[in-house]
Amino acid sequence: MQDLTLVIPAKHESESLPIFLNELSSLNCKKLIVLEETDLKTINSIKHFKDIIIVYQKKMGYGGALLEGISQTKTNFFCIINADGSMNPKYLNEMMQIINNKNLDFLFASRYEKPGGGSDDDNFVTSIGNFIFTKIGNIFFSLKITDILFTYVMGKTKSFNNLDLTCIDFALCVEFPIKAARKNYIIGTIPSFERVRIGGKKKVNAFKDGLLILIKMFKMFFFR
Ligand SMILES: Nc1nc2c(ncn2[C@@H]2O[C@H](COP(=O)(O)OP(=O)(O)OP(=O)(O)O)[C@@H](O)[C@H]2O)c(=O)[nH]1
Ligand SMILES: [Mg+2]
Repeated sequence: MQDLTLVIPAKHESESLPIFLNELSSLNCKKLIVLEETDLKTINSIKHFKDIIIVYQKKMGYGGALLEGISQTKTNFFCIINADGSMNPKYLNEMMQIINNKNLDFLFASRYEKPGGGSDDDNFVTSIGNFIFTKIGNIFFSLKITDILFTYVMGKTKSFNNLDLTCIDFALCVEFPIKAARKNYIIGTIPSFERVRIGGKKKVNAFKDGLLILIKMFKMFFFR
């Protein structure tokens, strides 16, 4: 785990992030939090943590946060894990082992694989949306993943930085696996159970962000 950096995007997560960082405290890996410099409430909520790296994002958005965080990662492996605590870190050890044993570029956690997958955070709209977007990915882009929008992903830092990703919004969730498949990177999946967020508010708008994601998939299919 020493060669792993957890890349944690955080926006207005003062309720969740300190609790989540406590949960991560026993893990022997780097923890890099990406947030906006103006998000003082979140920054103050974690200022007593010593073993963390804070990156202030220059570009706005969830995608911008991940691109900057991973480009500044110094370890050979990274893992995207959200600040709200919904992605359970108990899978990290096993994810690292699978990546090493199978020499994967990327390992995507999936809420829709059994045994073990599931979600306490999904509602009717998000589960239908996830199903439809995952199917579009499977049919139109031949993606061999079962949960395109979760974006709890571990992988090789070099492989990620070679993808030339450009989305600074939530559409990065689909640009990432599509470009990874187009570059013939070796991809695996693992079942994972999603928890409810610890506190605070959701940043994703199912309809607005869903539309952005759909437009991105449309453009990537017709214009590559
Ligand atoms: N740095 C940064 N982080 C962001 C931004 N937008 C969202 N995030 C973080 O990205 C993660 C995913 O956002 P969430 O609000 O949890 O989205 P969600 O999982 O669909 O929503 P919930 O169901 O409420 O958990 C969280 O850790 C957010 O704090 C952003 O613009 N910048
Ligand atoms: Mg969340």
